[in-house]
Amino acid sequence: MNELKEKFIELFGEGGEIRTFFAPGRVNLIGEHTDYNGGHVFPCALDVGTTAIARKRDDQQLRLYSVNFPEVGVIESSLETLIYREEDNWANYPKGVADVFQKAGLKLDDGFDVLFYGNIPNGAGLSSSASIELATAVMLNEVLGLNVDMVELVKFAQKAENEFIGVNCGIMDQFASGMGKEGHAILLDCQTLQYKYSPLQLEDHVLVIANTNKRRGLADSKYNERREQCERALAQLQSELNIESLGDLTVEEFEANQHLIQDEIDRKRAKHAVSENQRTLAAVEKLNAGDIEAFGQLMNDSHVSLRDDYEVTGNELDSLVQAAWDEGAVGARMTGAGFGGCTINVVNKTELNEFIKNVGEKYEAATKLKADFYVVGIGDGAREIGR
Ligand code: NG1
Ligand code: MG
Repeated sequence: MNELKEKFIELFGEGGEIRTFFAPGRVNLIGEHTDYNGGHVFPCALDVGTTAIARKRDDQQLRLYSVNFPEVGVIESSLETLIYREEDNWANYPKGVADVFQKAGLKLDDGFDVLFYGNIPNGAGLSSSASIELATAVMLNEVLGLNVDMVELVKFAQKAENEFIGVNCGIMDQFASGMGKEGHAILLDCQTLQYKYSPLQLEDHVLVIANTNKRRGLADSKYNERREQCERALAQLQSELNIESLGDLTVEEFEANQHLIQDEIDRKRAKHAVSENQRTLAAVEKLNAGDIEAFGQLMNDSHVSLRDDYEVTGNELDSLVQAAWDEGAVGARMTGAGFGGCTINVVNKTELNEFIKNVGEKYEAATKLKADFYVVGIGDGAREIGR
């Protein structure tokens, strides 16, 4: 922290009040590709994320610097002309959030100097982008005393991602980063935004994230394609059913009406969205009842559905999950958008070292890639951490 402050002063000079904010990344335990289908998700906030050190300026300039991308340097823009620019790289996220505040009628009277530092592995599907957005949103809200509540800040962040960055994502990542709670996961209904915290009582188990280290190359285009397939399936179901989203259907209702969906692929995509939503609700019930084995089994089923019906896994994710199953994980599945990135595993504490060693070896034999493993710490959502 001191090093970050020194760097801030080196870049932006001494004086004024310097405040520090933090927003976490997230990992989703179950409920994948359900957020934009009006279903449920069950993510938790991590204890890693983005730190933002900030000070108000007396002009209208935003000066942004990331310790993670020193080659980009300080990005400067006026609050009056916030536009997306490819070459601004990561800085488009804070710019986008500032833009959404202003478009919501919250005039930002002062500019800012901000230094960002992130300790989430990049491009792994652990929402480093949502954590930059939420760190920015909380910073603007606190320093300017705007009194916007956290759920509203979460919506601003999603809007920045949708409209400024141009990624048509659901609300899960931003919600988890903003609303996370230490030691808990959040069951979120993405249609109504009703939510409930579940204590993660894993007893003698730990959550382990495994990174395939396969970058998610096609993730964005395939993501949009999946959204379109689900929208088409929904529209065809709506010709006879009075539903708002795929999340409104039970598996039984879906099966009785799936003939309305003309395309076989669209039908498989919708089947995943519906079954995944139901699995998520069942999994949270099992977890709350202390049945970790049943929770793990539903995680496994989730992976199979993402592999076979939604088709967003690929050789790396499948190999890493298969190795985890073979090595006795209580539950293992891909997490996030897919096509690479990370898996999430429930592992017996006493078997942890063995698990990491053996799964790592099997994965490397299958893919020639080395996996990284992190034991999950579940932290709080976005907040001020010092001044
Ligand atoms: P990640 O893994 O952060 O790309 C994406 C979406 C989520 C959600 C998941 C799938 C973005 C920024 N986020 O997550 O909203 O739809 O996929 O469950 O695209
Ligand atoms: Mg992302």
